[in-house]
Amino acid sequence: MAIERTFSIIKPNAVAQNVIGEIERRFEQAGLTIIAMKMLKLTREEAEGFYAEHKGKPFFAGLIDFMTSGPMIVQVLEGENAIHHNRELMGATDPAKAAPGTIRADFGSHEQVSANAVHGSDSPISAAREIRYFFTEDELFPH
Ligand code: DAT
Ligand code: MG
Repeated sequence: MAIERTFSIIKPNAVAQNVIGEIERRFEQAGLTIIAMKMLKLTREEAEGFYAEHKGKPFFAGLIDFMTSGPMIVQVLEGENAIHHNRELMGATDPAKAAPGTIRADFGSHEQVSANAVHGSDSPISAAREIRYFFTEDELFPH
């Protein structure tokens, strides 16, 4: 299997819950390496551009409200099969339906799906686009 890169967000609700370290521990313990990271607060324009594929869906406005509500961590994870591996660690989109022990089951909101603690790219094309959206090449530090 190939070494891949994936884009990850620790969303505002998880940052507010003080579980950045716990989430990073899970990634590192699973063999994923953080090769870039920063903390930032998105503007509405940045959030809308990032989630452009969901424009027009009923949850879009609420998702943008939530993603601009506070600071978050954006980062790049590298490792074997990183895109799929990260999605497995995250669990299903709706925290109420995510498998026990996944990040979203443990730290996601059961009232608000958008506050599901983490984002992870869903394909190599998305990963490349999302990494480029937040990072320049010289901000990536592969081991
Ligand atoms: P994922 O983040 O698992 O890739 P997605 O790309 O379908 O899920 O949706 C992006 C985000 O939008 C998701 O993390 C939370 C929010 N979202 C998705 N479906 C939703 C729904 N039915 N109700 C409320 N928010 C939703
Ligand atoms: Mg998605």
